[in-house]
Amino acid sequence: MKKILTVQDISCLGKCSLTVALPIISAMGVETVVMPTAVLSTHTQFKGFTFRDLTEDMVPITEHWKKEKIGFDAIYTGYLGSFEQLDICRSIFTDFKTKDNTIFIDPVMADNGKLYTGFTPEFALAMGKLCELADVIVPNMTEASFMLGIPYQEKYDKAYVQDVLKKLAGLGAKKTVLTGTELEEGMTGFMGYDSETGEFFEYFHKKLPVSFHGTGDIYASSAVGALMRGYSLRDSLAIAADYTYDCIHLTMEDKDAAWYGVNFEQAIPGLVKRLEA
Ligand code: PXL
Repeated sequence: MKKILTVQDISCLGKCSLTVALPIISAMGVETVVMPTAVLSTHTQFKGFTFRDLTEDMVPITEHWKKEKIGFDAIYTGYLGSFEQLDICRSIFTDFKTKDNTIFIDPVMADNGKLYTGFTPEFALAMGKLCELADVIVPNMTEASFMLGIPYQEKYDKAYVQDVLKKLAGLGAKKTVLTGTELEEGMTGFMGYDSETGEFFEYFHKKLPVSFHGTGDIYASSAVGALMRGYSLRDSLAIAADYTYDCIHLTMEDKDAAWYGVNFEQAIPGLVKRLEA
């Protein structure tokens, strides 16, 4: 069985970060080792959330793993809260990189042209610098723009997306992906670039007319799970996109759905079935 390490916070309630990564990746038949970076009562879209920083535990945890000679088939980082955590992730990448494993960065920081609460443009540039160690990065257009220090454009064409993908590869990441790419009314998807082969790839599907918190984490988690199950990056991202679509669709149909996240649990059987097909 493949084994991944995921580094992100625990928002105790909120259906994001570790509370979605752990169940989704485990359900996909991949061992999921967690490094919690902080414990919050909820995600940061709630008012008055509690926050306990766990940065000082991160290095001792990795030191123990090193002593135990633990290795990972992938290291997947999501929401990270400080410059110090970026530095620690840099050390984790360096210490645990092998010639075969995959470093996957989801630079969770922003959407719709705006940084999330607590993030600064300087932090985004530092996240961009960390991407030099990545095999795969999956920002949305807002995150990519902040990491590159370029203005965010709400409207763009394919040539612009390809240019941004190449600029992201210029940060050092081998394969760059832009999620939530919209080139056509009513459609959304991803576009990607493999800097080693010079090839672009893409996948588009119908856009549902709603937006929910946590879907980025669900998308990245299922993409890493599929990668570990042997799918190509393009196919893994397509599986993740379809799964995320199903999660949103189920949530829209559920009149009792929670406002703070999607019904990702109810779509897990379909995801697992797809892997068995
Ligand atoms: O879904 C990304 C995410 C993860 N963790 C925390 C968040 C967010 C987005 O706002 O607040 C704590």
